[in-house]
Amino acid sequence: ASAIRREDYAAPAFWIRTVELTFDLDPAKTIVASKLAIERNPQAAPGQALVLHGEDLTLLRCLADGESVSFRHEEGLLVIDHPPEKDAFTLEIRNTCAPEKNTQLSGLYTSTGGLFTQCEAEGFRRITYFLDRPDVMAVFSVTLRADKAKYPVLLSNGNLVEQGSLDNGRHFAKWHDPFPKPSYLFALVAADLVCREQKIVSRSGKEHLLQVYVRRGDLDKTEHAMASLIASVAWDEARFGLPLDLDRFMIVAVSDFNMGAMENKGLNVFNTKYVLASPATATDGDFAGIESVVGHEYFHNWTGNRITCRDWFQLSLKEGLTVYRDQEFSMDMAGSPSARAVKRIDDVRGLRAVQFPEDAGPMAHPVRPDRYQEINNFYTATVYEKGAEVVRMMATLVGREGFRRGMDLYFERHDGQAVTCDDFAQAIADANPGSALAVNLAQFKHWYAQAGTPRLTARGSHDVTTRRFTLTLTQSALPSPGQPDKQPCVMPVVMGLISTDGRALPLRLAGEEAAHGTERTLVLTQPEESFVFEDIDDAPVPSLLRGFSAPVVLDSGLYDGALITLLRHDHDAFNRWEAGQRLALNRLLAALPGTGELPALDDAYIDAMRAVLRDPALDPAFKELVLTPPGEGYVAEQCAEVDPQRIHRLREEMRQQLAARLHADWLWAWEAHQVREGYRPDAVQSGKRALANLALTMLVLDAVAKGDPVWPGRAYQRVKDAGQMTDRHAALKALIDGHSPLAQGALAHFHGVAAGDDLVLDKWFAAQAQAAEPLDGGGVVLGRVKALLKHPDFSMKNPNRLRSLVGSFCRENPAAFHRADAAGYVFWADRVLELDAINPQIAARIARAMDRWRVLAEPYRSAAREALARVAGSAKLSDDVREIVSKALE
Ligand code: HT7
Ligand code: ZN
Repeated sequence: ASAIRREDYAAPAFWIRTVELTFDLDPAKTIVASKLAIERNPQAAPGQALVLHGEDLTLLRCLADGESVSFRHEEGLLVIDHPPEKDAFTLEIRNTCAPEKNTQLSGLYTSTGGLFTQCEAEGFRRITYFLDRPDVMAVFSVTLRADKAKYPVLLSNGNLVEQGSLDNGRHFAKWHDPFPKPSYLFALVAADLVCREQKIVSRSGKEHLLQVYVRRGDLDKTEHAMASLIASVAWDEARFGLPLDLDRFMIVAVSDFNMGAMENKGLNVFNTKYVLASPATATDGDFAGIESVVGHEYFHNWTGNRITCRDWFQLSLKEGLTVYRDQEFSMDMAGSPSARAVKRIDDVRGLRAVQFPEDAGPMAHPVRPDRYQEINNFYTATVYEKGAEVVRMMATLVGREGFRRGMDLYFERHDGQAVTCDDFAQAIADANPGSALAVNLAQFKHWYAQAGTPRLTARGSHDVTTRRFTLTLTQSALPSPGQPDKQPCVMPVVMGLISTDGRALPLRLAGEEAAHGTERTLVLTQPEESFVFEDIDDAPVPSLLRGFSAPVVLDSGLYDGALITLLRHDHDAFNRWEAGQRLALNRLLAALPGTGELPALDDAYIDAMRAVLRDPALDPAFKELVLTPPGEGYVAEQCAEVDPQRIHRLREEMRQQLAARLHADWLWAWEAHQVREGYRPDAVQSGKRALANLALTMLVLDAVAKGDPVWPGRAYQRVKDAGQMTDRHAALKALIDGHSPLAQGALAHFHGVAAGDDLVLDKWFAAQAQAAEPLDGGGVVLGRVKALLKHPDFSMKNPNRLRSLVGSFCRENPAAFHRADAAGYVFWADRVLELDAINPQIAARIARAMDRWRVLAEPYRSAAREALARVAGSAKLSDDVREIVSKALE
């Protein structure tokens, strides 16, 4: 398929104002009757054909104003060359689709005996013929008819207008959604479900009904999702003045789902992973994931649904903004400043692990892309996470109140419209005249237009006689596909200066009368700028990019001494963590060029790590983050040529040294952080568990190396008797990744405990696919993964299961995947081709495991190219996978 280009956007020739849909639901053959009130767009050129989208449908009837009208089919389109020559007319369509044959999980499909829809981005056209584009917004009325015994629950968007019985054991429900919406926000559910419900009263005194629908037997796992939904409603009202605009708000959980969740108006459909949780089945991370995804989808009700995207190039308008909002929500929910910092560190870790490599690889694209072949490939970390960073920078530049003013203006101007990223940035800037954002708006928008991660270099010089410290900041950016030259960006650099004895120094810039606090935001707009600070007696340590104030790679040029000062004393928790990571990274990178073992870690580094671990003023969750060395993927991104085996070896050796040298401290950490009260997934308890479980991991690692059975035995016992999943799962991983002989028994026990719970089984598969390769005689993980493909609990058709096994192996276990014998790549190619025939969206995600093949060292690079060429050479490839592999090979 040829590329769709942003510059080709044209408003549609017709609008659809209202839609009446009637579904006769049946998994084998569903009949859809659709009545569309169509209006000509007076701004469009006259005489145009009416071109509707339609995919995998059978057309039964097409009438315009009650008369038959001639039409023709083009690939994926229904073309009515001569629609009635009137400003407005009615089109009636009758078609069928086959939900049970729909393995793509886009459109109307079956899952565990129920019928569900997924319409974003282009799934509605797989249900009926329509102008399936986000700028066409219509009021939907929907009638659902189905067998009552098989599908007792019939749901769609908006309000339930009527329901009742029909002949032959069937029943019906009529729904009406008063808000005009694009087709991608349409949803229906017909299934045998039960629901937890709760009435809430909003600030305005209005009553709303909240419902969470799940399969029978899962109701006891919905408490956290409901609590998260209630908290989300309250938060959006308090923080942004945005109330729930519906009488009824529903969440439905489904176990076959391509992504995390979907924000259909009033009827959010969720992957079970982001709804179901009990202490026995879900980890602290799962609970946090539920809170953030429930929040995310709920917040879309305003940022995405009330104001939507003009076209799919503007996807970040809703996704970047909504990720920013869900991140802020989770931070506010976390509570203490330290817990907020932990959340921020987590988010930045995610950005660096996924978005930075994306921005440096063949799929690099701007936050607002310029072209695509398959829009599903552009639900990326760049659009979502980097997009959120762009919004965060705007908020930094205009301040918290300024951002709220900007959001207010955005809703005042655009409520009910389909708009662009430019409209959003303009509203934030217009509400803050004179701000650094407003003054530099055109330049700021390079963040939307340019791909690639900019590099920020900082160098400082101190003059004792003038008592001046000069900080010189330089920005640069490497070329990206189709973008050889880059313009300088507007970068907010939040910073402070620390004396070597740990004081935060007052900051007075040259030309200012007095100091303005100890932290400020420098706004870099030029390729190079110097900032002169007065009254600085001794050379300070600059603490730059606090809270990760811009999504860039920072080269601070700081040596160990300065990094240790920051780790000990920085007032910004993010930069304390960053300093610790840099110390670890420097040691790994220094050892990479050789072939020998990681040299013994120096006392200064070990002492600094011990000081963090033992510091009574620091949060356990923060300690866990500092004491975890940077991931293998992040280390790889620092290398011009990547040897995944060498990176794995050095990082494992670093962990082993930390385990051995801090043995007494790990013992203390384990003892001191046991949670004895009842389970709560809050920041305090989960922080303690995170640190205790890191301690257990280290103790097992060290014990296995020394042949001591005690700690593996304790971990095994934990797998057996832990009262909740966080500790059980951590103990299992400690045994697997610590290469303990007890791991197999623990896995068998864990599988038994899972007792058919799909989400627990997903963890069982993932733990094995992510297993650390042993350093002596690696290469064992692939064999286990291949064997697991044949396990009766495995299915290629369920995206969660597929991600747990194949996704985890190919995308999250570099040392197991990148094998000198190329067997990992052969496995990858086989799975991508096999999966492409079932579910191209998911196949394309797995295909992206090869994105960074060009930076691999030999023999990996040549073998990877060969595997890519094999996939690209397949005659029957979806557009989804073709786009990924052909870009990789370009
Ligand atoms: N807006 C949604 C994005 C989405 C999606 C969700 C489920 C399945 C397929 C999907 N394609 C696109 C999810 C979100 O960002 O909230
Ligand atoms: Zn979203």
